[in-house]
Amino acid sequence: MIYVDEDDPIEDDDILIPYRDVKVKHNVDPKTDYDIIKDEELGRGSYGTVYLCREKSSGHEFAAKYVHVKNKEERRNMENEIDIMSCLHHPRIIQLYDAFDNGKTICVMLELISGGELFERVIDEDFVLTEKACVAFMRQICDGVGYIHSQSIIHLDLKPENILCLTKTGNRIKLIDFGMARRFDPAKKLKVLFGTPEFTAPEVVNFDEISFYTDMWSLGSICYLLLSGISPFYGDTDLESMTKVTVGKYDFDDEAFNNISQDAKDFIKSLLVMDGKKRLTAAQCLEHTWLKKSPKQTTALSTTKAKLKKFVIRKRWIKAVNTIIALQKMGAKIDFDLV
Ligand code: PIT
Repeated sequence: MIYVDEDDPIEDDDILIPYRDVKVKHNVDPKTDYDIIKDEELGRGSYGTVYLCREKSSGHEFAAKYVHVKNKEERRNMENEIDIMSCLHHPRIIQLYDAFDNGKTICVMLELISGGELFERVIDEDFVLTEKACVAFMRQICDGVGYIHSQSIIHLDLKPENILCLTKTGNRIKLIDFGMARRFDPAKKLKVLFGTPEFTAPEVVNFDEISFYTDMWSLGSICYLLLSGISPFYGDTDLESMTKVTVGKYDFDDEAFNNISQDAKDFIKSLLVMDGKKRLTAAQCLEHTWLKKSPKQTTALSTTKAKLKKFVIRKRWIKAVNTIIALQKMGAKIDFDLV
């Protein structure tokens, strides 16, 4: 049994690579400085595929993300991501180490995070999910998001697959994927039309003004899911999720909430608020009783875990189907052996 270490993480262990200013190297092949281990796929997500790689000079391992930039817009997005990542230095945020641009492909070397997605960890047979463990995770997420916001950046795609565990057994997490992140300019009204509908705030769906509070809605949805195994605005289609988000209705009636404290429900209620300005900020979250006090709740949340398993398995299927569709679009012919 793995009882997650519910203590707060020790800062020193978290900084695996030194913080440094990254200058994009033009027309330099990453293979001159790194061995890319293509059969060691670390992760695959909406951001593309990430491979294990090793710096030749130091022997240090990193995660290499390759992006084929097909047009000006894709190039601009990637440049924005590099620009944003290069000014984020925090133990709860993935670090950018190096960047290469050869005109057609941009390759970024990122800190290696080897523990996998948080929700995959949580559903492991050996992992005992308790409210106390959820507090340990949510504290770190709020810490990371608070830092991003303090640097005037909004993440805009906070969702379970963008929260990774540093190791397979520890309790430390890091936030990834700044592909949709934006710098907040108080002089300009910022509106966007993207994100993952299930975890996106109503102001995004309604194409209203967004701000730091937009990320806080996503944290509310993630927290609801982590504590109950139910995604509050899940829909069979994106349109259905978007409709649910714009209505903004949720409750704590499911039996999964039977063992969940009032403080936890109050925490969620202060984030899943339609009016963005009325949501707690990340800094206020850390001052909320639920995160401030160490909860006594150490009962294993078995109903939550069973539901979370279903959620994760469904996501794996969707990912697999999307991969097949993408491959077919590229001309691949796939035969299925139905056993
Ligand atoms: C790892 C291990 C892993 C996935 C990743 C890194 C992905 C990181 C990433 C970071 C970004 C981004 C997309 C992906 O836009 O399993 O070390 O900033």
